Amino acid sequence: MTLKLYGHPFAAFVWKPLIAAYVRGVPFEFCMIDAEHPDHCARIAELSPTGQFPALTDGAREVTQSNAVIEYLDRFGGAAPMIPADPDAALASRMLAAIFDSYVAEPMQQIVAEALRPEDQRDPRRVSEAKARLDKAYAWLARRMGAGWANGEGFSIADCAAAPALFYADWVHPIPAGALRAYRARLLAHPCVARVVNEARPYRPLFPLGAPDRD
Ligand SMILES: N[C@@H](CCC(=O)N[C@@H](CS)C(=O)NCC(=O)O)C(=O)O
Repeated sequence: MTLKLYGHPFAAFVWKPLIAAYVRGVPFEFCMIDAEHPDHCARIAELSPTGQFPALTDGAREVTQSNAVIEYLDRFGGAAPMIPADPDAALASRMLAAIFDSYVAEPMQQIVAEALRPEDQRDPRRVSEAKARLDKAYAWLARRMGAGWANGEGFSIADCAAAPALFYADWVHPIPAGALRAYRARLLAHPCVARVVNEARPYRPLFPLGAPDRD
C-alpha cells in the first residue's frame, strides 16, 4: 500500500513529516496541494477538519495533524523512531514538539497571515503580540538547548517540529545569537532538513514578507 502525503513543499507543518520520512527512509507519494491538483484539494478538504495540511493516507487509513502523521510514519522502516522508545525521552520530545508548534510556528504563521491580508485590514497589534510570544519562546528554548538535538539525545519529533518553526520564525522575527540560533544552524546542516529547505526554495516568492538570501 502506498503512503500518500498531502501538502505543499513550502508549508512549515508539512516539513515535519517530510523530515521524518526522509530521516527514517520511509517511501511515500507526495500529493501536491495547489490549483493544478483540484483532486488533491478536494481530498484534503475531506481528510483535515480545517482543510489544512499535512494529512496522510495508507489505503483506508487517514491520519491528519503533523505530529500524528510523524507518529504513524514510525510504524514503517527499521530506523530509530521519531517518538523515542524511552518514556522520558518520548515525553520530552512530544512536549518540545508541542512547544515549537504552538509557541514558535503559530506566532510565525500569525505574522505571515497579517502580511497576507489586504493593507487596510492589517492589525499591527496582532503582529506585536505574536513577536512578544516569540521573544518569550526564544528565551525559554535558549535556556534549554544543549549542543545536540532538542531532547538531548537522538533526532526526534521535537527536531522535526523545530526545523520549520525556527527556519521561518527567524525570517519574521530574528532569533538572537546564542544556543537557540546555534541549534537552528545545526538543524539546517542536517542533510534531510537541507533537502526539505531546497525542495521549498522554488516557492520562496510566495513568502509575503520577502525571503532573506542567507538560508
Ligand atoms: N495543527 C496542524 C497545523 C497545520 C497547518 O497550519 N497547516 C498550514 C500549512 S503550514 C496550512 O494548511 N495552511 C493553509 C491554510 O490554512 O489554508 C498540524 O499540526 O498539522
